[in-house]
Amino acid sequence: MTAPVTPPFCSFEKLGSPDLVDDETLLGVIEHRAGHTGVSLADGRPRTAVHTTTPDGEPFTEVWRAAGPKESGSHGGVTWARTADYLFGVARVPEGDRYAAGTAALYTAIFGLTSELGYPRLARIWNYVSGINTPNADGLEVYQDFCVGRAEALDACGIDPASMPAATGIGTHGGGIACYFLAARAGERVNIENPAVLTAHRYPQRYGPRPPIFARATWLAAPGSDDGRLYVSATAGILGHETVHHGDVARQCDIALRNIAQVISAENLRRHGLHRGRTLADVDHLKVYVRHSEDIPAVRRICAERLSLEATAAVLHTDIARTDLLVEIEGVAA
Ligand code: 3EB
Repeated sequence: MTAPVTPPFCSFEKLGSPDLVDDETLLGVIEHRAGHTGVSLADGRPRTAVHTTTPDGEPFTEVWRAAGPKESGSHGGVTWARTADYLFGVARVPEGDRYAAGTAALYTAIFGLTSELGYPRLARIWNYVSGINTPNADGLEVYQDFCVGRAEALDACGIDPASMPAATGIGTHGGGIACYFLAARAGERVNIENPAVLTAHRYPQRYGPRPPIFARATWLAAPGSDDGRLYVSATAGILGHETVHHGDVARQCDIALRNIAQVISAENLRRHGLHRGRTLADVDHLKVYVRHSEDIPAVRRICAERLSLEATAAVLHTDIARTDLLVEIEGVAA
């Protein structure tokens, strides 16, 4: 028996960090900066840039790693790298006036790839959607258009909505849709819901013709091991299915943090058959999405009060899936 291999872990590094070259553990690289790029496979590692910062914001590189020899390739528009245990993929839907068909094709490619390569346990998905709150060519909001495509791919591939992992569905300044994901070959994968928030795929129709489909968090552990990661979805000021505290970024931020705390709490994890609860102090590598740049100082202050002093938290300036949401927060707990 070989020792279990820790699930993919993340760090935020300086843009264009030269020590990324020759890094054996590297799985993939997402640059957060002004401007976007296509997907490349440089040195066998998928890479893309998403435009998520203000011109005066701090750009950074989100780096995903896992131990073990790597292979890489491209399949149906998905560029990927893998170890024996974990798969990381990056893809894009080009900018257009409709997104459902492109999104359905992209998710169909992801399901095909994970099944063909043998990494059936999707563990985390990020979707950066440009013009997320603008109408498409048919007058449907782009986020809702994206949700239609995702739901259609699940229908077509026979995927159970409850099997979809933690996710982010957020704005970006141009470039169509950038999507990246983590999946595992084996080990324990548990999707976690929040009793205070309705399961996304049960949202009523008033939020769009097809619902969003993701879990509030996903626990992933190496086979036969307690060594795992808790990937926390982008989390907002939503209770039940309703946005709360309209126009009040501080109180929405407070509810988002409470929602995260509740999802990862001992009581909630126990409900999902897991032990060892976490608190906000255990959440690291946070991405804090803020709709209005003038709200950034207030959001920073609230997060600093509630998170670990050691935690790395990047603040990004993006639109958010619902027009009444002002802030959204995601992270990873070990
Ligand atoms: C929400 O809770 C806020 O469509 O994949 C958060 C995380 C949100 C993921 C997605 C959307 C998504 O409904 C928006």
